Amino acid sequence: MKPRLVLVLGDQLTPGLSALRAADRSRDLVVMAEVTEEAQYVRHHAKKLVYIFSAMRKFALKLRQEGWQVAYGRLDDPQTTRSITAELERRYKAYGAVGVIATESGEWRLRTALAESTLPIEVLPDDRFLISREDFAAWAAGRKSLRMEYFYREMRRRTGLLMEGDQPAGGQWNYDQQNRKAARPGTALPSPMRHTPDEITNEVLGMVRTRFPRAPGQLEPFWFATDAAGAKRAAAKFMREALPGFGDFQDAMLEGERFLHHSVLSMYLNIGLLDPLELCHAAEAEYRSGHAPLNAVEGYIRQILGWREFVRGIYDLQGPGYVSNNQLGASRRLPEFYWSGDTDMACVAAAVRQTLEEAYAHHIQRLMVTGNFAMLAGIDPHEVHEWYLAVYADAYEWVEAPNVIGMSQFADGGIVASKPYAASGAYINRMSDHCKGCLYDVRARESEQACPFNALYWDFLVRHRNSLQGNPRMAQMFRSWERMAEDRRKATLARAQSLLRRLETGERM
Ligand code: FAD
Ligand code: DLZ
Ligand code: SF4
Repeated sequence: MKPRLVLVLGDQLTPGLSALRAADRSRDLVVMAEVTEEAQYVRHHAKKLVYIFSAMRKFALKLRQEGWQVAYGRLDDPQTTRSITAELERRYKAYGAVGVIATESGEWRLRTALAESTLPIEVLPDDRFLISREDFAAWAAGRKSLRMEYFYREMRRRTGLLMEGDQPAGGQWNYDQQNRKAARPGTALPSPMRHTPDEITNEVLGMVRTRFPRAPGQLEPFWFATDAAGAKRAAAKFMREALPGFGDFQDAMLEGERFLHHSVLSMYLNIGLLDPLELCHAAEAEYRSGHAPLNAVEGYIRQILGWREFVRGIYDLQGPGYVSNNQLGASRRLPEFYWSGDTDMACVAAAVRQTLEEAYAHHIQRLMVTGNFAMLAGIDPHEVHEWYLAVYADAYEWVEAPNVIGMSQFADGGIVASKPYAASGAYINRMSDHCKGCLYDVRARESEQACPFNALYWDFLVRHRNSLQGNPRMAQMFRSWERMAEDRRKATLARAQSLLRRLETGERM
């Protein structure tokens, strides 16, 4: 019998993938390919490239060991073509195939490309998520606004996670009030598991070094797991060592501390090396056994069961046009220091430098430092989106875009967030120790040495007064502005204008 092709993409490295379940290993042929189009649709971080290619190669080996035939296109093989669809066409002809089975791609970009292919492709749902696209749409239907908190409660009920009968464990759905402690310098902190590159990863490191010399970010030290066994060991270490403090320090930042109590597992989850429900069950077991407190476990489960599923649902619901949203009409170019970390703003320098070194920053750095600065400074959200999509090892549009366009830049006009996550330096000072060593003065607003976040924060509110003033959650801030003395208001806006000019001319700031 002639074979069908089974497409497995670089973020579909899961043995139970719907396309593999639907195929017959004695007849069908798995197609995997390292292609320049996927490697270059944004300027991916060098570590991200190594991570994906190495994990793809190991997954192909595993499939072969399990009896699958795999046609694997390596990037350094001259016969490998430019794109996923071209690779499918090449293999289709070469093997005289009679059909293609694919699991739906995470991104609209590739969904469209596959839909436009002339090959007969059967697309199956990606059921590695905890709610189907249809069920999310049904939940969303008829609601005036979509709020993660209500979605999350529904998901707790559906999965039974942290439930006592029909009530939430401990009596509350959400323990975020307890999760806003600042971390103190000098406290002993856990660290994510570091994996030594093996022969396959070393070979990929060499290939990426040669073929992508201009990829942003540092290639080495490369320490990510690149197979499911390694990712599982990293998850077990997180549950043992970091989960108990996850809640307390969820919003904290510390100079020189890149991971705090975060799991650093999103990159493994997003390519299918880890399973979201298994992680939630493992975290719940830590609570039930008394090893981790409820505020930590609830906070962790909420990120996966709530936020991760919610943003995926929004991305699917909103369609391919979502990434072009620019409700606040922001148009400045992304400052060069996002690619170098070369700025006197200590918090931004720390977040960008660690991003370039690790292809990782934790949530509060992404949201309240780099994201907050870009929104306050009126940077074009599409440029911001492309930066986030490029520099993080866990970045795929389905999860990145709702977080960037929606949550962080408020460019979708409030689909994801109920108000902009805009904050002055005071917030960063409360949650971190960055300001102590910063050239800027976090308490000042108008002077040359004043923290740029302060004047830009007020300027942002004033610029968008018409669209934001009616938001009840913003009313207090507008009242504070009105109460401020006229000369201070003028000086604040003048300082903001001078900062924005510096951004435009590329002067150091
Ligand atoms: P933890 O802090 O340990 O959280 C646990 C898990 O919850 C994560 O592993 C992740 O799978 C999930 N999670 C937490 N917050 C979110 C969220 N807001 N949306 C979806 N899942 C979440 N996450 C990505 O996976 N890819 C991205 O490209 C991405 N881009 C982001 C851009 C911005 C501007 C912001 C504000 C957030 C972004 N996030 C993204 C969400 C979040 O910052 C990362 O999931 C998290 O920092 C990953 O690190 P961790 O595994 O240590 O997470
Ligand atoms: C991110 C990525 C990269 C860098 N390279 C490849 C690749 O060469 N081949 C492949 O199949 N997948 C790659 N990926 C992951 C895809 O970009 C991802 O599957 C789509 O963006 C859909 O989420
Ligand atoms: Fe960041 Fe302002 Fe603090 Fe400097 S003073 S670290 S720029 S918040």
